[in-house]
Amino acid sequence: MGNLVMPPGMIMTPDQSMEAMQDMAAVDLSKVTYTAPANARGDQTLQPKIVNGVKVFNLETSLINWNILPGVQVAAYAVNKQVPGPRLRITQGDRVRFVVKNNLPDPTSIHWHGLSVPNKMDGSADVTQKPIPPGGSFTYEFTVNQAGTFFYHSHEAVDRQQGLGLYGALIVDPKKPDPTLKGVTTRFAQNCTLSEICRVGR
Ligand SMILES: [Cu+2]
Repeated sequence: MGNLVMPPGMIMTPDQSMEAMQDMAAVDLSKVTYTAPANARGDQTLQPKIVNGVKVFNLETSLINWNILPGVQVAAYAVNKQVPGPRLRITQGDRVRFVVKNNLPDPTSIHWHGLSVPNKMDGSADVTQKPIPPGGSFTYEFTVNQAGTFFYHSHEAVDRQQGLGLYGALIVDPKKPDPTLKGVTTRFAQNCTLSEICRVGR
């Protein structure tokens, strides 16, 4: 498969598909476009631009070098140059627009996990949309009717792309806050790196 290299120890069987092989292939390090500074952190809240009452979030996928431990970098698939991708925080009832630019070397798509959205906005590559090609973009727009803690993630070569970092938190505050939760603050997993190495809080 091109110049992709199998990780050491990976064993293929004759009946495995080319797609499965690509899913397990190592990242092509020659395609890395950015190296995150040592103090970079994922899950940073992204402020939307308000355009005619619509909350517009610009998301860009790319292949970066990301720190998982002091002095240890791995190649990662990032959204807005961070892993996890930026935290998207909206309010129930919001009209939102997610403009996704794909700067990865592979096709991708973004799925809004748990949200009920119009079918063509669901982000399932080759099911509800064509995958976004490298260099391409796709605009998702819908009204968010639910409230709760959701997440977004790649829905193209999911096992590979999500494992490489293409996911982030999507938090929808209720339109009417629950009075019984007054004074309760929620702490989300912070400082997450690849492989679920997370510390809670800062
Ligand atoms: Cu999902």
